[in-house]
Amino acid sequence: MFLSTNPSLPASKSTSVSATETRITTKTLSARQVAVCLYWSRGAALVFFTPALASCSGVQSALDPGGVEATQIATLFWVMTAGGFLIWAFVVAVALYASRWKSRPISEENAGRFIFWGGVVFPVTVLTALLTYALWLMPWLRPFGAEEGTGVRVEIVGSQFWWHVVYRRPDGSIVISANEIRLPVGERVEFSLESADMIHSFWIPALGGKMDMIPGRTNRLSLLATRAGTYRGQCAEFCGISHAYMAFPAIAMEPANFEAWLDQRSQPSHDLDVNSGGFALFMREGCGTCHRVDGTAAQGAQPVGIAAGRTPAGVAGPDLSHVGSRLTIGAALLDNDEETLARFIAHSASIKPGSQMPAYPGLAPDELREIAAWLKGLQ
Ligand code: HEC
Ligand SMILES: [Cu+2]
Repeated sequence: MFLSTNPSLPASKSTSVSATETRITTKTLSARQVAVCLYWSRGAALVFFTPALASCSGVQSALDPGGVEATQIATLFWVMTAGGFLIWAFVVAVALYASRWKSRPISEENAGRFIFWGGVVFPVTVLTALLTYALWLMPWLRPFGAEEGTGVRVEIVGSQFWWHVVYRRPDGSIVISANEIRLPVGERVEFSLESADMIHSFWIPALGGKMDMIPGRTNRLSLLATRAGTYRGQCAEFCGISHAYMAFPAIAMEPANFEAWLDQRSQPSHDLDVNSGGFALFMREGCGTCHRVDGTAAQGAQPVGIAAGRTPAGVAGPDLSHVGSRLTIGAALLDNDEETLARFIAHSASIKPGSQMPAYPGLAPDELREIAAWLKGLQ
């Protein structure tokens, strides 16, 4: 449409193709056609940029990075976006130029040259540069090797639809938790990721890329948080009906606070009261067969950590030793207070369809309240 192989034809005539010879002639776009063109490309740009910009900030945004790996990914994104935008602007400019201003036919030689430089050399150069940059970035996003085994180690087992979390400290001791991940700012953390059932995917967009959790296989991910704060992680692989409800808060803390937090978590809750009616109900209802509460007879049916466990059946239920101090319950589904705890215990099946947590709709309201109060007290 924009190139002419026949200089003899007047430029302003519309396309004409005769039966005997195929001619492509230059056609001037009307102002209206140009406006329509611009309108649609502007529409495409809006469709593309609006969600991108809307997700720029927030606790679960890859474009609001709080760690080294996420920063590199965000930079890669902006470089690609800027590159794409420049090329788009260039192509639109050439199209406008050809249609509005330069309406004379150009020679076959020039057309060939234009196609060679604009259609071959230019894309090959740009794509090679972007590919080289992306490939160069890859080892930085998987920083294993020399530093291996030096950082804090966290083992995570994904289950429908929650996260079993074990911190392995340098002295060999462990701290068990669930549905919430803490990490020290400025220190590399190595995650070992496994699954008890489906394929899940571990993703904290503000801290780094995602990594699959596959049954029978241990995948690793290394993250370095640079900014303290509370971020949000999300399972990124469809793993069943409540997959979207499989999330967790990820809290990056100053190293000293993190160590103090681990010290506190390595002991039973200091508020633990095993003589309370709430605990009696907890045991009577059999909650302790699936849930561990450190310092009590409730030990759950859980292997401890990936190394000790490796059972395909995985872990029966989240560790509740300090559940009262978690920010959320139900894997970031509900705020954590006595009311939501009671509601979750009574109606887990409807609040979180497909969940492995049996609902207890038969518990009397005051019994529910008593259990919830006891759990909330496990700070
Ligand atoms: C058959 C095993 C099983 C039994 C028995 C069981 N639970 Fe659970 N519970 C689970 C599982 C699995 C989850 C995770 C559900 C999810 O988020 O998908 C869970 C989640 C929870 C949570 C939310 C924890 C968190 O970190 O989000 C609480 C609180 C809880 N259960 C309390 C109880 C109480 C109280 C009882 C007894 C009345 C009980 N559970 C009985 C398996 C069990
Ligand atoms: Cu999942």
